[in-house]
Amino acid sequence: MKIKRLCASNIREAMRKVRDELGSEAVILSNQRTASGFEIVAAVDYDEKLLQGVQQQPVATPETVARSRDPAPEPPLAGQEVEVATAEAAPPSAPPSAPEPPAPVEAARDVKPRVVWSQDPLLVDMQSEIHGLRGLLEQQLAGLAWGDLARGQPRRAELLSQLLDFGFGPDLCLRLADAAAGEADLERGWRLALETLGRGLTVTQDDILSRGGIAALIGPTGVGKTTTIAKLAARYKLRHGPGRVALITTDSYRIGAFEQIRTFGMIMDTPARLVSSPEELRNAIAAFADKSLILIDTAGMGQRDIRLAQQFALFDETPQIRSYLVLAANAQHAVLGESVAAFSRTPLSGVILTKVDETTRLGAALSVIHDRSLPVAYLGNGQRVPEDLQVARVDVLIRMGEAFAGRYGDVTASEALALTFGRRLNAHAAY
Ligand SMILES: Nc1nc2c(ncn2[C@@H]2O[C@H](COP(=O)(O)OP(=O)(O)OP(=O)(O)O)[C@@H](O)[C@H]2O)c(=O)[nH]1
Ligand SMILES: [Mg+2]
Repeated sequence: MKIKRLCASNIREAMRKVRDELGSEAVILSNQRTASGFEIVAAVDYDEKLLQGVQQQPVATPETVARSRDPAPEPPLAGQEVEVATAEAAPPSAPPSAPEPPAPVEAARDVKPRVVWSQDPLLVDMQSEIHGLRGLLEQQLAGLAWGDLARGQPRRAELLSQLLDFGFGPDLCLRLADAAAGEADLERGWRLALETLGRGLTVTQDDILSRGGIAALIGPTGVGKTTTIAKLAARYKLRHGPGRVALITTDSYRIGAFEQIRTFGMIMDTPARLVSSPEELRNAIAAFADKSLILIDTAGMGQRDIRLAQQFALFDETPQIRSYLVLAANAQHAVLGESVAAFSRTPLSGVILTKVDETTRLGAALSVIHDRSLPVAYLGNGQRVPEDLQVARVDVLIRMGEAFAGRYGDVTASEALALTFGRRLNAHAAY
């Protein structure tokens, strides 16, 4: 780590010097006004290890920052560009502060240099104060914007509140309310908003059970992929007769995963295979050539799991596989959005929404599906195999969502509405 003190007549020039002499990776450790202008202490090759053990006493050397000698730094002037170090640094030659009782000389020699400088506390205070004030101001402005809306357009405000109770994301609420903007009657406005939603939703028309083929269920952990595979296999057998469906699992990661699918297979008198490479997958598909439906179960993976790429690679060479993303309807809006983003790296033929029976709102799932234009294939509404599976229909989805909003809906507090929509209304007004 190299620490350097640079002086200049103003802070911009001092910053330029830092960049010229230490490069753009330099970390500013301190800045202060001096009699002749500004002084900046900066470091490069920042060593995190030196940050352990914050020093008790500053040490004065020509290359270090001897804060004890200097007067307290003045606050930076308005408009100045001040880069603040994000952590503490140590001078290369700083000896350790004396411990109690004093350490033996040999031991002291082994001790790493201690940190002698910390982030300027004045700047940290100012930053957090500005941050707090900004938040407060935004909150006030959001409150004003929402108040204006509630006074000037009470029906729009009420519609937004109802749409939020449905569980839709705030941006979709605003778009749906816009679609109903011309409608003076609240009930008709509500219908118009839901009709607009319905036009943006699509379904796959029971394609797995009616078309057959090869369908893989992918998605996060524990969303109900294996259970849905069992439901689909059992339904297919009921509809098309025995001996026409086969199961494959790519879940070689989890102990017991194959056992789970094999047990389902045995109960339904359906063959099951475990594959762990593209070649094994091709072989398994070839071995099941006499089947009209092959269902592929996959290992549940978090949306940030690095094994996701491996899973996608497994399907890359077999384009006839149709992938369906399984999402739990009771997950949060942000989690659902992240899952869709992660799993749609492979082309998706549709979405299967599970745990509909466990959710209190359908809006979050519908928002994500609507915004990503993903067709919904089936709904899982319970643990029973094969009973708790429903073919998705747009009118059913909307009716279910309405029923949840009516059953669990509580009037969202005005502050929460202001915070949710106020900022967006302000941002909208700024354009
Ligand atoms: N309430 C409810 N529970 C469900 C539904 N679908 C699945 N489950 C339950 O959710 C749990 C997990 O189901 P699995 O089918 O093992 O989930 P998975 O996605 O295969 O899990 P991993 O393979 O571990 O990623 C089990 O207890 C299922 O019974 C559903 O629609 N509603
Ligand atoms: Mg599973």
